[in-house]
Order: sequence, then C-alpha cells, then structure tokens
Amino acid sequence: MIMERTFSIIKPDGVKRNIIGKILAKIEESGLRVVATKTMHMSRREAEQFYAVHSARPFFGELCEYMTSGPVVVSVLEGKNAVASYRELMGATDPSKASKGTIRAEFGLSIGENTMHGSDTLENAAIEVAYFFSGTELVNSAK
Ligand code: YYY
Ligand code: MG
Repeated sequence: MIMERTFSIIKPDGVKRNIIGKILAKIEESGLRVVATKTMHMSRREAEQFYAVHSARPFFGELCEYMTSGPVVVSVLEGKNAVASYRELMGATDPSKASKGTIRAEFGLSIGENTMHGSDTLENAAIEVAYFFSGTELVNSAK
C-alpha cells in the first residue's frame, strides 16, 4: 500500500464555530490518520507566502485577510492516497457546489469561508508540511 502525507488547515470559520473535533472526527472516519496537529495564528506574511500561487488573483487580498482573521488548525494527515482522498473528503472549493457528505458541503459558509484547505498534489503537500512543521513534530503512524 502506498502511504502518502497531505497537509490540512481548518480555517478561521471552523475554529471560530468550535467544530475542530467534528472535522477531525470526519477525517479519522475516512481512514486518514492525524500524524501532527497544532493551533496557530498565521501572520500576514505567512498567509501571503502560503498562498503565493494565487497572488495575481483578484481574491488574494481578501483570502490573506481572512486566513489571518483568527486561529487555524494545521495538520498532517497520512493514509493511502491521502492527497486525493482528502481532496475528495473536503469537496469542491465552493461549498454550494460540493458533493453531499463532504466537509465543505456540511460546514462551508461561502467560497471564501470554506472551512478547509487540503494540498492539491503530493509535491505541494511536501512543501506545505515542511512550511508549518519541523521534522521532530512528525510521528510515525501506528500501522
Ligand atoms: O484548493 P482549493 O482551496 O479548493 O481552491 P483554490 O482554487 O486553490 O483557492 C484557494 C482558496 O482561495 C479557496 O479555498 C478559497 C479562496 N478562493 C476565493 O475566495 N474565491 C475564489 N473564486 C477562489 C478561491
Ligand atoms: Mg488549492
């Protein structure tokens, strides 16, 4: 079995509404394991760097403003095909278009306040994990 790691953020709207546990439960129920997690409050610089790929998009300023508006929960998730399976569990970017049963369909408020981030490729997952976690914060998961 090919195990992968992906990077997840519970965005400020999720933390504000006190649904961290509900979201992590859904992640665990899907078969993924949380191998590292912490609450943090991103600085403007961290948000801008994290979303640098979107810097030319019209929503960039609003996105960075929002991501720094309150604490977030950053996690590293491990499992079979973790990158794709977590994207599927999150659902489409716009919660109104996300499939029933996905986290964004259940909890997302709008395309901006869509509760979750998940890496889109294995390569970006490795970059994003390394951006927020040091090697000593990552454990070996129980097999
Ligand atoms: O990967 P994903 O989060 O599903 O979407 P992206 O296209 O990478 O956009 C990142 C982030 O930007 C999205 O989660 C919300 C915000 N955003 C927005 O506010 N308005 C858009 N039209 C597109 C994206
Ligand atoms: Mg994306």
